[in-house]
Amino acid sequence: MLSKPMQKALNEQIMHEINSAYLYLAMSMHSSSVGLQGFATWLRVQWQEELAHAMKLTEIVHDRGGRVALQAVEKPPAEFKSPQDIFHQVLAHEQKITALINRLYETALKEDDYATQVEVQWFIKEQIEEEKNATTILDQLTMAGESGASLMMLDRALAARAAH
Ligand code: OFO
Repeated sequence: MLSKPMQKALNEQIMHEINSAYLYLAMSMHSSSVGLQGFATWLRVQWQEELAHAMKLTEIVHDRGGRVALQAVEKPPAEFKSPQDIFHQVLAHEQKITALINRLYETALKEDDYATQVEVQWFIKEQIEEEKNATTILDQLTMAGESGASLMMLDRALAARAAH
């Protein structure tokens, strides 16, 4: 059985994952509208991944006899300055999520909730990947510049990201 503080923390993290999904969907829509279909695809897959993270957390709550309480999500921005701006925001956002996941783990430690500790370890590992992906694309964007052939090549490469 989940303790009340653990259930509250998991419910908050579900909201953060859905917020992440919504932010990446907004970025995908923007990329699509400026003709960067590869960026749009990559970010759409990211949207789906974040929804899967949220669902994984709902399963943890349900499996432990808890109650999921969905919360309001934030309105994401509709406009972004450039692909560089988007990926600076993706990296900053993932760093924020890493801090939140670490806090979730701290709650599981405080509550002596060993089962949740094991579950949250998956998210801790996932955040390494999330930050690495954003950093790699940001580095590639710095090399490619704001526009031109290199940016188009990167856009084509990102289009190859497939949904899981
Ligand atoms: Fe982008 O990561 Fe979820 O947790």
